[in-house]
Amino acid sequence: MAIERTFIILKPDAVQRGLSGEIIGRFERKGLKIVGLKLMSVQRELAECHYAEHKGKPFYNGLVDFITKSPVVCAALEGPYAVASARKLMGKTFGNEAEPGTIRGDYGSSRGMNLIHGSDSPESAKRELEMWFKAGELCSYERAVDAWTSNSEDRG
Ligand code: DAT
Ligand code: MG
Repeated sequence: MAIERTFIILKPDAVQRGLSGEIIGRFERKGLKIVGLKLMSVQRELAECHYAEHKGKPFYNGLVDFITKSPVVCAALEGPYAVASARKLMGKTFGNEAEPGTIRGDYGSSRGMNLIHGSDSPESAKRELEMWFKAGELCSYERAVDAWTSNSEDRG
């Protein structure tokens, strides 16, 4: 099944800099469907759970401090190969290394303040969507344009 859902966080730097709409717009223009969207302040416990794989690394505490410092926008996006597709749009992890044309490459040069999180696999996406959204917060719906953004080959 190649119609996937992925989880995106517009980090505090993206929200503070007024880039939320611009970044969400890039995913919409790619053809991905917004199935969940909310602005929220992140509790430390949630941040620690989200970044559990990085616990013990030198940048871990700074990362948790950063994402809990100011509100974030969380989004669930759906579409063909959504996980890998969103990662491509984001670009490499560090702004100074990300290619122009990608979100991280176009809007920043920082390594820590890199604007956006995106799930790195369908398994991570499932785990993260369950962690960040309550069941009733995600919407399943059809759009007329879906017939023009994916076909039966994509749907597997
Ligand atoms: P990604 O966000 O591209 O999936 P990751 O999962 O390896 O990258 O790391 C999570 C976040 O941690 C990343 O967005 C920025 C921060 N980070 C990773 N490595 C870092 C480092 N060496 N120094 C500072 N921040 C780092
Ligand atoms: Mg990651």
